[in-house]
Amino acid sequence: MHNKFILYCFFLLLVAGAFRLQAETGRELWLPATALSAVKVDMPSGKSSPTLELAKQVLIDGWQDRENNSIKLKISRDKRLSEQGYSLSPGCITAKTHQGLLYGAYEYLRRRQIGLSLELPFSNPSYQRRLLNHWDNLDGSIERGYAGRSIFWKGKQSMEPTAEDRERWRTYAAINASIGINGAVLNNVNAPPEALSLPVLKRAAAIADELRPYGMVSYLSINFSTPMRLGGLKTADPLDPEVVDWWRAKIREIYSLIPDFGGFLVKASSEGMPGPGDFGRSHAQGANMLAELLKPYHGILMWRAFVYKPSDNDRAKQAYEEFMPLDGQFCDNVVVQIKNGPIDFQPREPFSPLFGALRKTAVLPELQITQEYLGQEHQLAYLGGLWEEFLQSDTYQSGPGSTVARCTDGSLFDQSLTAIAGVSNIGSDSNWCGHPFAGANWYAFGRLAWNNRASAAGIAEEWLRLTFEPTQSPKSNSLSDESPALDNDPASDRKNGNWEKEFLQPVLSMMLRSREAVVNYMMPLGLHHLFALDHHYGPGPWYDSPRQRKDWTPPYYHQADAKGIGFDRSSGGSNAVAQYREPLRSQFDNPNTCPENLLLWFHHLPWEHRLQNGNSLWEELCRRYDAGLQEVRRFQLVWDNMENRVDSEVFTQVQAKLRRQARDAQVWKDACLLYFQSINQLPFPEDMERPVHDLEVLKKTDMRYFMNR
Ligand code: GCW
Repeated sequence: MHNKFILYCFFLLLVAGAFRLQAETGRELWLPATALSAVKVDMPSGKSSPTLELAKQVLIDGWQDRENNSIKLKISRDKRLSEQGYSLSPGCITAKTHQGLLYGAYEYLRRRQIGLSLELPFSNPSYQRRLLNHWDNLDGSIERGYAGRSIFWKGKQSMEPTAEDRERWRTYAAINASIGINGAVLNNVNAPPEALSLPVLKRAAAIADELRPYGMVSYLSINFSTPMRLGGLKTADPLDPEVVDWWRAKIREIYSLIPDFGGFLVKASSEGMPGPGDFGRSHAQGANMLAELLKPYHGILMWRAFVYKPSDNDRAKQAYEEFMPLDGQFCDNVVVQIKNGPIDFQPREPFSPLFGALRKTAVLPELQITQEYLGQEHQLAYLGGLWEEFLQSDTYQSGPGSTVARCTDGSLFDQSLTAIAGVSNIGSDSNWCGHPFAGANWYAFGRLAWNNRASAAGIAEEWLRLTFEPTQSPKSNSLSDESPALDNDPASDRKNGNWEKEFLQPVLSMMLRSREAVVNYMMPLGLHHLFALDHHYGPGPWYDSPRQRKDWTPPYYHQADAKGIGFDRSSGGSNAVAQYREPLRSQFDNPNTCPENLLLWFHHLPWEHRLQNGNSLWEELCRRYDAGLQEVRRFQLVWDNMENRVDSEVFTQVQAKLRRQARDAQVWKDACLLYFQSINQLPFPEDMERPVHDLEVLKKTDMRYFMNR
């Protein structure tokens, strides 16, 4: 008992330490500003917990209200509250659980800070599990990571957690808790067998210990052939009793180290990763074997649907073809994890036709927060709009209004397990995400996971206010008393609305237009995957090689020839449209009714094809590429005006990044238009600004180095 008490006090000290350090390191992102006044927190009766203590501490550390100096935390059994939901009223936060109170505490401070009403009846999360997927390798590198090294792994030699590691994990957990994220898959889906070795499990247990008080559950990605490669068995056949025994023992070992372990994420039979297919078994057989073993511990099994084979079959159709026949065959603790689009996190894709079609299987949308295909750490692309567009897409699977959001959160289909995942964009960089605006994408993911009907614009505005709005208390990202003398006085600025007019409105509008700008200068009108091989940053529409898998080359996707351009997925082509339900199927099938922003996704059309505005397809393509570039130049002008309104380091960083974005948008426009022109020989519109690059030079250039010059 005595020992426990000492441990508990030690824990509280650590927590307090974490909060103090945040303010000093400037890694606090949108976390509440430092308290302006003291508050008395009236605690609920009953047993306390580290989570409840945290809720209290959050309120004390961030209290801004000088007029009111007390707040009540209340536990209630109200049926309108879900396990993790909360309700707010001035001076009171009510929830069913301590975790709900923690989320409520953050929401209370957030609303107070941005001036929203403190009256909020019943905020319940859309999904039970709101997860980050970290593509972090055990050696500390991050697949598609653009913000430094892994915060979890540092290689074999550094498995013992340091005090600094632990402190960072706590800050990480606090940031996630502040937006309701309640779980993390700690390692890359391209997992080696060693991901389940004892040293790794021990470190995972240490991470889980730090995350737990913040309501975050830890999960691991696994390699399907681990019983062979780590366990020394002759097979990893999921129906082999020895294999099952091996997994049973391994899972027991994991739970002895991490009692609330969340479960596994599996990338199987995909891009070279082993899977049940290697042993003649189906995805369902592979997934169910593991799920049964996790079940006694309440663990879940997330099985990815990101599968495609090197074949002549349209890549966009393959996941649907493989998974639809298995609908209804998965155990109830399996959830099939599906990327938002049928191909791969492109700047724009239609939603994957599996959403709404799989009705007897729990499904989990996978979004990509890290900007693998949207400019990485170099470009400003706010993804809230992309995800809103996806979540609000109508699948028509259960009549009109069957949005992806409703098909996945249990409101339309009976899904006992609901979840959503985002591939994380964070790393060891001092601002966590590389680009100062990339934090908005982490924030937006959390907010949409909590409320999948929230508006992307509203979320962006919140983020801007929390990150940049002048407050009376210091915060490193925003204006503070310690900032060098500024032209405008923050307090009066706020009163007369200048900040809103001169900062919020233009910067918000820039954020909201940023994703479409990327679509336009990279791949407008439904074009996709025109990237140079592998690094996924620069353009390579010409790249082809007899040695390369066809579906890893841009010409496979754009199909440009002298007559036209686009991938024919209509009923006359690959017939991918048939995977969508009516009336979508017919709408997509007909080039005159297909949404123009997906035109070349579904159709191969002549260059002369007329668009709704009267332009030919070629002219419209030229105009869009150019419009994307011009838009980035406007972003530069917008930002140039913000010098006196943000921290000077953030100002300079964003300014430099926008300069590079404009330069790279020019490369994209020139590369694509010059290349397509070399195929169709058509002139550019008279009044369009001419490309400045030389196609032959671009073709010979390694884009990775060229764009990093
Ligand atoms: O988007 C592609 C990426 C791979 C990634 C894969 C996947 C983790 O280029 O780096 O691997 O998808 O999602 O499995």
